[in-house]
Amino acid sequence: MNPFYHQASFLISAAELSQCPPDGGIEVAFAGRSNAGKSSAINVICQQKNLARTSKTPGRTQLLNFFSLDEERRLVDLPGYGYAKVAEKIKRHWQNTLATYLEKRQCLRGVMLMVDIRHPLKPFDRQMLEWGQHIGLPVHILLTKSDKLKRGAAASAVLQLRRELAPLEETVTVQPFSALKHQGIEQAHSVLDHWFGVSGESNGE
Ligand SMILES: Nc1nc2c(ncn2[C@@H]2O[C@H](COP(=O)(O)OP(=O)(O)O)[C@@H](O)[C@H]2O)c(=O)[nH]1
Ligand SMILES: [Mg+2]
Repeated sequence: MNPFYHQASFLISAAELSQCPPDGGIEVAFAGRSNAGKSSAINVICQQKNLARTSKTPGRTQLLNFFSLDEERRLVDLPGYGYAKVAEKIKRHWQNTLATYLEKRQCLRGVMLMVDIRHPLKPFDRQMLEWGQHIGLPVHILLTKSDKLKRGAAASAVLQLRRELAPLEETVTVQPFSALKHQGIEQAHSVLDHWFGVSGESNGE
């Protein structure tokens, strides 16, 4: 139990970048393809069942959802990308919004990138990594749904991805994660603690 993340509360949804909260303090954004397990990860990281809505019909609400941890620190649930059934025009609009957010947001300290452990990096995931590399923004990959693989297969998926991303090791880190089995939460907290500049000891871990 980590009271710092448990105190997360919904702040605002932004349909346009102009609706984002003022660009101050520290933000960490959660990104990933639709259905990668982003909302589930946010919920278990914050130990709240319905903080970020999990959905079996992804891609309907294309909003940036902001959650505040305290006066200065926020988590942001970015719109999932790659959802096939969204019209091309809307998709393009959201890719632009996402790119602009990542490029312009001064308070953005890091990106948590959700990638299904069973599927290798898709083009948009790679784009996110290259982006992080380009602007010197750290990206921490949660290889989600690790419960879907046997232990050995999950471990080798992690190693394989770390090997593949070795050239980016200064900005990219990788860990296995299961929202279902509550696996990898402490490790994710410690990455967030580091980005947010809070000490794990003072918040219960
Ligand atoms: N087995 C398993 N299923 C998961 C896990 N995390 C998410 N899911 C399922 O994957 C689907 C998409 O999850 P969601 O969090 O809504 O993904 P999002 O679209 O990236 O926000 C849902 O049916 C979840 O129940 C996990 O750790 N293990
Ligand atoms: Mg979601």
